[in-house]
Amino acid sequence: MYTPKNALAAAIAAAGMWLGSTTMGMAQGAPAMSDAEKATGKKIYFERCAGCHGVLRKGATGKNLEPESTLKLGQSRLESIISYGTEGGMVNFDDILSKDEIVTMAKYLQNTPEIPPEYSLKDMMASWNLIVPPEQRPKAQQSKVNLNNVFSVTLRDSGEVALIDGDTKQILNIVKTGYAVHISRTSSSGRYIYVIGRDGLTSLIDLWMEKPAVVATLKAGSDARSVDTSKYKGFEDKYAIVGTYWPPQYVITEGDTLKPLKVVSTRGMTVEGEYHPEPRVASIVSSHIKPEWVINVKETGQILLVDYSDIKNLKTTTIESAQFLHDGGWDITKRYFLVAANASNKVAVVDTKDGTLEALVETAKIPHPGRGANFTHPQAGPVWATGHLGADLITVIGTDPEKHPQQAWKVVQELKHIGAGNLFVKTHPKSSHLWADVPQNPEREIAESVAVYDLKDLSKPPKVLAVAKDSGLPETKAIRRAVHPEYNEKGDEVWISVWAGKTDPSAIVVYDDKTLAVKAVIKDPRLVTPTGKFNVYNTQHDVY
Ligand code: DHE
Repeated sequence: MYTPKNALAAAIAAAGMWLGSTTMGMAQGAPAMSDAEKATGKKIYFERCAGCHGVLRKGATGKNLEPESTLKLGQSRLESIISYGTEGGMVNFDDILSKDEIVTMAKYLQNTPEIPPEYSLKDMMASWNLIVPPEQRPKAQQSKVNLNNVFSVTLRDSGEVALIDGDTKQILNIVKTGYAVHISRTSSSGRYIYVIGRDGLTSLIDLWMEKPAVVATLKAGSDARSVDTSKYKGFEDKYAIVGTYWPPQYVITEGDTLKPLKVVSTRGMTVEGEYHPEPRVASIVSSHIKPEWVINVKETGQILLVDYSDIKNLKTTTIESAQFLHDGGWDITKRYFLVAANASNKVAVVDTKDGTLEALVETAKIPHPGRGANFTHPQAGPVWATGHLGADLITVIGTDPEKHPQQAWKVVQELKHIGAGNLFVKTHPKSSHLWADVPQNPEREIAESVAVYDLKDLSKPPKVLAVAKDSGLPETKAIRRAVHPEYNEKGDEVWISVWAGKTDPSAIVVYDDKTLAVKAVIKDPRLVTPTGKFNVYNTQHDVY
């Protein structure tokens, strides 16, 4: 589990919580709770626990937390696990939650989970807000900004994104988005940015406006992580798709308005043949070679290839892989999609041309690629790399079955990282460097640094850059995690967030990719907890 410790709870927007959930039942032998305690437990569970354990507490990246498991552990053992974490990867919460809150959570977990309400197309329609209809939007770009080099930066704890001009490093605008906002994706044309909040609030930003702003919103569910658009020729900017954790489903919307068109449930059987009531939508990626989305369903381990050329008669190919699917990216040809099955310590490879599972590659513990990194290896040719949450290794996988069949879908090299706890690796076709962060490492010095590998000589140890120190920010009690390397459009700069505590100053450090010298430090009191950064051009074209 890696719910970040320095992310203080923002007030959950009323709309984001499980309004009207089925009343919490009392498991036999479970401690009694007052209504106020139940409300506290529910709020903390949504904010801190559901991402890893699931709302029904069936377990995924985190363990099963249903009463059958938790009653055996009992009140004092649960309090101790919540306070101090476990070697299995559960982090400690004694520095985030008060003693009383820890006692309440231990009680809450022994009671029967609440079932949040379902959420239909009708509910979505009622939430849909078209702020500026397409006909009232600009007919051409109003500003002189180089839109290709704009970065949409997640400001996690303020529920906003900062739109930053990559050329001047100036903030163009800060826009309100969903609670604990997660990722941004761009439309095929690059004009629109789609932002998803953990509360399911999806925001559409129009970059053609003089000051880019939100032109439509849709509440797609009560818990969500992914959004993408239609990128195939003839469907550019036509559709968007939002995947939700709760309810477990996805919705297809109009691309330029977010008007919801069709909702599809992901409930069904796991690859082991068991029914799962909460198979959450993890990553979604849009194909460039077909009118198709690749939808990775976490708990079932099924990968769906959804053909959006006729959404009334939706055709879906269901590909069996492994549990629990999380994040991933394209190989260099954009034919193969590689996705982490993190609980199985595997990467699943899908051939999207043939619509089949190409391979399941064994990796080290808990692969976590982000979108991964593509480069050319001296022996294996084109390869893709992933880091790991649970191991200090970067795994390099061959991706060229035609010219390098011996190495294709095999681990061709393992690079020693500076620690476990990697979340994101990144490179660029014009670069000879591979950047890897380690924000989830418990050691301050490691979590505040990144490693940079020389792709011309992978036998050399990486250079370690002390990003938090380079930012010039004061040292604080909370670790200032260095997270998510992202290239600019040209591929000659790398932007890294210094993700500090909610009330501490944060920054983005911009490095020269060639010399590894600091080029700029973007500081602004409005940059609250910056994490993911999405360069328009690179996100639009899946450059990584
Ligand atoms: Fe993420 C991508 C889920 C916590 C930053 N994260 C993803 C994706 C999923 C996911 C499914 C892939 C989306 C896609 O490609 O369509 N993330 C989850 C969780 O379930 C989890 C573990 C726990 C939770 O409660 O949310 C979680 N994620 C985090 C964080 O704490 C991070 C580090 C900081 C933050 O801002 O929330 C974080 N996740 C990111 C980023 C990406 C991401 C920056 C996109 C990476 C990219 O380069 O595309």
